[in-house]
Amino acid sequence: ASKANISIVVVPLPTQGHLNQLLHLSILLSSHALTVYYAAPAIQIHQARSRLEGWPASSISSLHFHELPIPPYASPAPNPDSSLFFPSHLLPMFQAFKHVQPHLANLLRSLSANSRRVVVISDLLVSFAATEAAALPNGEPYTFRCTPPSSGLAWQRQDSPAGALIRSLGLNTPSPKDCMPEEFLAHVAQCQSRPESGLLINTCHLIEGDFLDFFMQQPDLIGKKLFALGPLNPTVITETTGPRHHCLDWLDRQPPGSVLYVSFGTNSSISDDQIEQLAIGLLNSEQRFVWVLREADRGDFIAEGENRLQNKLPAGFMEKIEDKGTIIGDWVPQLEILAHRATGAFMSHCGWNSCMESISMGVPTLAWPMHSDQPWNAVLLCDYLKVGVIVRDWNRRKEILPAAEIEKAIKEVMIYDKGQEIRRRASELGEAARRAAGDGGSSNTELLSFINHITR
Ligand code: BUP
Repeated sequence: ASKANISIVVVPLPTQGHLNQLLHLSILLSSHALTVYYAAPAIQIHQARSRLEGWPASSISSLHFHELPIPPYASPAPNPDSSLFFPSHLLPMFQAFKHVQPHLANLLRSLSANSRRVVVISDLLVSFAATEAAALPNGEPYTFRCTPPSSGLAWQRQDSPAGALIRSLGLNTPSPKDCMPEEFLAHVAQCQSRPESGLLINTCHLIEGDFLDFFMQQPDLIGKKLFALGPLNPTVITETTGPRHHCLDWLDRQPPGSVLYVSFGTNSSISDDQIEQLAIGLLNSEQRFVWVLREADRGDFIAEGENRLQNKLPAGFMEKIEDKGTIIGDWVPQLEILAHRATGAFMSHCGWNSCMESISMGVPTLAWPMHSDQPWNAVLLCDYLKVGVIVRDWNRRKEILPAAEIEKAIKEVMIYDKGQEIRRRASELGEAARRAAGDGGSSNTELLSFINHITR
């Protein structure tokens, strides 16, 4: 098969949780000498470029960025007091992002004229990209799913075959109506009926073995190709030459496996009262920690150095923790933190990137899901893979979780006997996930098979 004259266009949804996985896939394809265009709004291109630091020039020489001009849209502040922590900027962003369709169509048409084939890999929620790809004489649309396929099964009715499978595994499924606003569910449902030649997913058989075959037997997927490529994040962490984040220097001074990393991702906020209880829980657990305490992104920017939330900490908190913990108000190098030998566990909102990153670094999760696929991801990690414990049960999402329960969950993973077993399993799964992504591993083999398929 010839790689010449094949153009690949990658279109992520412009929100943090959806950017990194597709950027990593773009780098992998480019390192196999394929020409890749990563098409996104300017701010996300800026962020993507900054994340290329440290990659050898040879891996990214055929990776190009193409700007899609998204009109400004309302970014209401997230409401941390709501019982559903769904990011408020997402729905306005979907509306605004639709306006880039003609610009994307122009790019695709110009590539189509000079390519043997135009392969468009777009986020499930960017269905217009698939429509445009299917309209080309030589276009081929692929759907990239940013969430685990099992979450799609978990959202089906309890009395469906998928519901029966999940029950047979002894797992509880959160109701989708409790996880997402109806408008969002309607958008997801609409996107399912997009044209697609195949599906790419950031997971692997090791992680979702029981679900993948079943998933592909869904009536709308029969006959389509599935490529399980995850983990789609670097699995060998080499430090970059640029300035080093101070939290890594702090981690260097801590004993192995002794630090709890706490971060609820880029979209979620927690209420002032909950911040206080979490702070007390951390303090009373007497464990070391790195806590990313920042405002949620409002879609188009990453707030740097915003410390409003840190004013919500109990009086004297910083003095009491002394050098046992560090609180950070801006962007941290999450993957490097998870890969650091001092990191022992991750208290996480269970965004799918965070799940795949902690799995691949062998770090157990303390799950505190907020919305969308996260409640299911928490079940997958804790009850199915058994590499974590649930801190905040989804059924109690409307309550403020008291400090004593947070302290108990932290100790369960960081010190007690049960924690040893979870840490052992997480470490084993991490090794296996890194092997899957490495030469000869299942995900690497599926990547090569995808490349063979699109260059046929
Ligand atoms: Br915060 C933060 N540094 O400081 P998820 C996040 N990340 O590298 P989200 C950093 O952003 P959804 C930080 O490693 C991961 O790749 C992190 O993605 C990185 O959560 C990504 O975990 C966050 O999927 O998305 O963004 O809240 O709401 O879609 O679950």
